[in-house]
Amino acid sequence: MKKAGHAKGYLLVFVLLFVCISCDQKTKKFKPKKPNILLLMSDNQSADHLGCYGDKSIKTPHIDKLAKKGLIFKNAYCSAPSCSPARASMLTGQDIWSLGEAANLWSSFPKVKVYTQLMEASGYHVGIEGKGWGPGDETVTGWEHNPGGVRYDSFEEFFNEAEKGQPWMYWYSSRDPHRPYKKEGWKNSGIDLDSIYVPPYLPDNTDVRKDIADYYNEIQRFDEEVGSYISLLKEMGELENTMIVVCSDNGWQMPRGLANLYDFGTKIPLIISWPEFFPPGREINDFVNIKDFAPTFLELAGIPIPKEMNAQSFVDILTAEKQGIIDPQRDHVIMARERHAYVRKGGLGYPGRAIRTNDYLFIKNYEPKRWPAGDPPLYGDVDAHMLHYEAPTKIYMLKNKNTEDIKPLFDLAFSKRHEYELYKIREDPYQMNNLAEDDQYKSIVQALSNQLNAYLIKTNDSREVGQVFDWDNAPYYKDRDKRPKPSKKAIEVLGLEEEYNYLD
Ligand SMILES: [Ca+2]
Repeated sequence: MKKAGHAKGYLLVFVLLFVCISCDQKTKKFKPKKPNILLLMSDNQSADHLGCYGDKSIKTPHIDKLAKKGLIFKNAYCSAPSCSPARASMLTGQDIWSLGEAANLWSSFPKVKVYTQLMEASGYHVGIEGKGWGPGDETVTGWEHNPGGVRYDSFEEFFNEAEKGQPWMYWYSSRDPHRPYKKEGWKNSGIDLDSIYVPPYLPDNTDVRKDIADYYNEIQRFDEEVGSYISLLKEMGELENTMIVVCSDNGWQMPRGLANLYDFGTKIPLIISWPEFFPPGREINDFVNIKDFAPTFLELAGIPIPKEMNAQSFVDILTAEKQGIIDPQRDHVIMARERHAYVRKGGLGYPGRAIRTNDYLFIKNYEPKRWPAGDPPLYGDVDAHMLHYEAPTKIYMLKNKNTEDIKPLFDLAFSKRHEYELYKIREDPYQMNNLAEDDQYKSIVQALSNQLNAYLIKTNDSREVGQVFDWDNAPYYKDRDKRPKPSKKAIEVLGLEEEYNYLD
């Protein structure tokens, strides 16, 4: 009996030891050394357009390889389908309606906490290269530099300024694949026009395929840059302690893409790799929002998350062992838009709020009498007034808007919309069939509307509570856009005036 007691005792000690070792390993995973963070962001790239997201015609070997060594997020969204607000939300960890003017494009930036400054204050070396937050003017509110950090010409220049062993955060903010695309860039890209997938909300013809291929070519250029950053980190001996994030800020610059609350404007690629601490090779289906970057970076850096950052850290997803759904609570995102470009008389925007779940997209348009893509005949939220020589897809759709084939697509992209829109994702992944008026979906509309409104009210969105912040009259810090001049090609093909005036 005594012997058996001893044996039990040994067993207990052994089990306890084993549990403690496991705890240690777990603790190590949850509390790593402050990581370096390299954020590599493309501009106006929809989620699907990478090899690792299933695109068969684009070649993105560097990003695909990184995805194998990391996590690939299948439900990552921006908080607004527009450069400046999406980036402001990322930096502040807040919804765009909490950021005053910064909910608009070409805005100012509020004097609120951003993760970059908090990281700098805690000892990080912080810098940006390329676009950063914008377009806009941060100086009007007293910012001395871009809220994304001090600007550098190259990573080497930035890195040389870091002290030995100092953790760093660097945001390389590419301008690819923002329009204008390199003229006929597709010709040397190795992209086969016939293999391109043209989504059903766009016409399928050679002009559109070339336009998409030119866009793909820019993504391939971004992929090369991602490859060169990874090589550089390796050379510098920094790769092991660096978390690499590859993403975009919002969707592509195509009709129903950028400046729209459909997936093609809001769903972004997101790949995160740090193999030592984040179990690699996983596909994640949890819904994450670009605003969640702020608390995530802060938590990894061991910095307290300010109360006003209501976004949710996803460190638990990064460090988990499983794939698929990690946190069942992350089953939706809420997104918004106010004014994108200055494309309606008097500077009016097109306000909307949306909730995207696994099964549905529900959109609330607050001003359905306005033109969703901007006033005719320019519809300037798409392809920036056709100022550039190239807007072939849009020009084709406007030119053929009265034909039997194109009219339905033209209406989806440019004509006025209902106050409510509901799309059933599984049956209608391209979100072309609005079910909001269908009696069969009344209860779904009601439930999603209630869920959306409850969040907007809780977060004090002025579209739902009290007086609406005057986004329509907020300054737009680029005067030239208020009198757009279409390209020669657009004037010739569509018979447009030489100049328009949106000021009055
Ligand atoms: Ca953008």
